Order: sequence, then structure tokens, then C-alpha cells
Amino acid sequence: STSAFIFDLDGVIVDTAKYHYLAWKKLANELGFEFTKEQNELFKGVSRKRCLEILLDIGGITASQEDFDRWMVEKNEDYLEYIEKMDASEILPDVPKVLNFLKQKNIPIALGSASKNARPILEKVNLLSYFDAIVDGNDVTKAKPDPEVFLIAARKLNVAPEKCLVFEDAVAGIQAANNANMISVGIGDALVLSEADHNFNDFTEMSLDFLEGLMSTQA
Ligand code: G16
Ligand code: MG
Repeated sequence: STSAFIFDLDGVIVDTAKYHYLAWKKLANELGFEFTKEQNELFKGVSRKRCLEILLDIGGITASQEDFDRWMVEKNEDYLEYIEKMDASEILPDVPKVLNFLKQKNIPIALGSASKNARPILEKVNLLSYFDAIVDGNDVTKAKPDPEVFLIAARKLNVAPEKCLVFEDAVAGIQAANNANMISVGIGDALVLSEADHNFNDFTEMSLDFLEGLMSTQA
């Protein structure tokens, strides 16, 4: 049975993808090319460094190491300006309902995110206190679909991977959860996240009975 829950951040708890998009778009425009919302889909769950590599590929730009490092900093500074203005109103629907339910049952909760800005974001939206462990882009060496981020989270919670469940909105994230031998729950388009064990468009469609069921099944 499931005894711990791991949440991805962007796309599951908050929609920071729109701020990542605006910051990447600004950089692309400065470098003289367009960056579309559709292209931004490729950036979900992907590390900042890998995103810049893809962006420069789209623009057909070869960068020196110096340029690359400067653009990484520039993008993040722009992104942080948006984060600065975030508050609890940006928490995605019914996320607090699920977190409160798990808390009240004393179930360990972890964050498993590719972002290096995960802590300040959780602080901004006032959810930091719900998490017993936070594993983010500062803690991992291998990006999703590698299971590292979720395995570290399980270890920090002291729960076996098979007893962990992961909420993810990115294909690479679902694959990472599956690679970690965890139960994967896709939040978003079920056609895109078809590799997940369970699918929901968002948390409003997931009943607390569903969670209760997972926690009480024999396995
Ligand atoms: C998030 C986003 C990605 C972003 C990555 C790194 O991952 O989905 O688009 O590139 O974090 O973010 P940062 O530049 O803040 O380190 P996740 O895993 O929370 O969905
Ligand atoms: Mg995500």
C-alpha cells in the first residue's frame, strides 16, 4: 500500500511554466528569434541548462561558454522577478485539499522537482510547512526520466520506493516515477501522460476516496 506521497512542483502545485515561458521568450527575442508556447512544452520538467541548450538550438545559435553562463543567469533573474510577486492565489485547484488530507492522516509528503527555485516558490505560496522533505534541482546530478530525484525523496522520508506515489505533469516525470518503481499519477492530459498508472486532469477530478483506497490496499 502507498505510505508516502511525492509532488512535482511546476504543473502540479503551481503553474510556474507560464513564468518560465515569459523569461525564455524574452531571451529568445533579445537574441533575435521567436519562442512559442508550443515549443515551451518541451521545457516542462527539464533542467534550466538543458532548456537553454534546446532554446539555442531552436534559434540556431552557437554560444561561447561565457555567453551560455550569462544567459542562464539572465533568464533566472527575469524568472525570479515573476516569482517574487507570487502568492497563495496561484496554488492550483484542490492542491490544499489533498495536502491537508494527507497531513491529517500523518502521511509523509515530499517535493521532487527539477527546479533550483523550489524552496522560495513554496515559501511564496505558503506551502513549505507541508513538506517533510524537499528534493530539487540543487540535490540531483541526473535529470528526469532518471529516477534519482524521487529515490532521494523516498530515502529522505524513510519509505521504500514501492510504497511511494508520485504526482507529475511531465512525460519525463512519469517515466522517472516508473523507473523508481513508484506508483505514477499523471496530472494533465491522459493522452500525453499515457505511461502513468493513473490519470487525472487536475486535483479537482481526484477524490479523497481514491487516495484512501491506495493507502489501504494490500501490497
Ligand atoms: C521545473 C520546470 C522546468 C524548469 C525546471 C528548472 O521543473 O518544469 O520547465 O526548467 O523546473 O527550473 P529552474 O530554472 O527554476 O531551476 P518541475 O520538475 O518542478 O516540473
Ligand atoms: Mg512539472
